[in-house]
Amino acid sequence: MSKKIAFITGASAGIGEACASRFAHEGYDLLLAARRINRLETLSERLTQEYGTKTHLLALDVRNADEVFSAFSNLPNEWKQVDVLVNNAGLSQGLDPIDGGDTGDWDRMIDTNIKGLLYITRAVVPSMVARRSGHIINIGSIAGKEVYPNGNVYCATKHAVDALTKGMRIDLLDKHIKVTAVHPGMVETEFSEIRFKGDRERATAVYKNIEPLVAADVADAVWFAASRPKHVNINDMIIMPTVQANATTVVKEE
Ligand code: NDP
Ligand code: 8X3
Repeated sequence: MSKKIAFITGASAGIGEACASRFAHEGYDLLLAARRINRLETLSERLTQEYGTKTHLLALDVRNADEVFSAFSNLPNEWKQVDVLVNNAGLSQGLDPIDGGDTGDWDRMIDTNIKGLLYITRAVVPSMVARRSGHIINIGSIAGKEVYPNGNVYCATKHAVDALTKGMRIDLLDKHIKVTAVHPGMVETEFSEIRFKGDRERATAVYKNIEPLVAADVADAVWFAASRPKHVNINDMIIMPTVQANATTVVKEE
């Protein structure tokens, strides 16, 4: 029997890269997507060396529907049989009040976090439906459960991921496809550097004097959901650093 396939978007960094490592460790072959193909190549070489993982890399921008659909339809047939889809690619841009927000930032977040996740899902899921088997794991956020000051549009995109997860679960229930959302609190990745557009000092300050989650903690949660028996589905999981109670309450050591 051939190995199972996990398709992980946004695998060039952070949580996606950690999920790729975890699924490789668990014996999966990997379909990996991101815009920075050089990073995916480096990751693929490492995983092949460490675990003998077979990978197929897709250089794509999830915001571009044509790119997504043509990349998926041009895949060799065996790579189209995805067992687990981890919809992870996403970002935050800016942290501004609604009256001062940058509309370009809003477009990037909505196009990536909502529309990109939808395009990828639409490309992948018909083959799961045909096989009556598969698991979609959407990476949401505590920002999809709560709203914090200046989080406005990012929080709205993650609330949309929460709603889409619930909708997918209903629509795909009789097709025997599992649907899970994993919602992390603060995870130290490139996330804040991207949010603050390269301002490393501001990004580093977010995690100063606290012990945030690391990407591997979230990959653990994703793997837990993916590795339940056939009759068990994890609907929803919130994973937080121990020092973070909710979106806005964090204990910092002085
Ligand atoms: P990183 O910035 O470290 O990684 C983001 C990944 O998404 C990169 O691989 C990036 O790849 C990919 N990506 C971004 N835009 C696109 C695009 N248009 N097309 C394809 N790939 C894209 O951040 P995280 O690992 O922290 O974030 C991963 C997910 O986790 C996101 O959905 C984020 O919202 C969510 N999250 C993060 C939290 C945190 O505190 N870090 C907490 C809660 C949720 P590339 O640039 O190469 O395209
Ligand atoms: C990222 C975590 O708290 O910045 O989704 O929204 S937070």
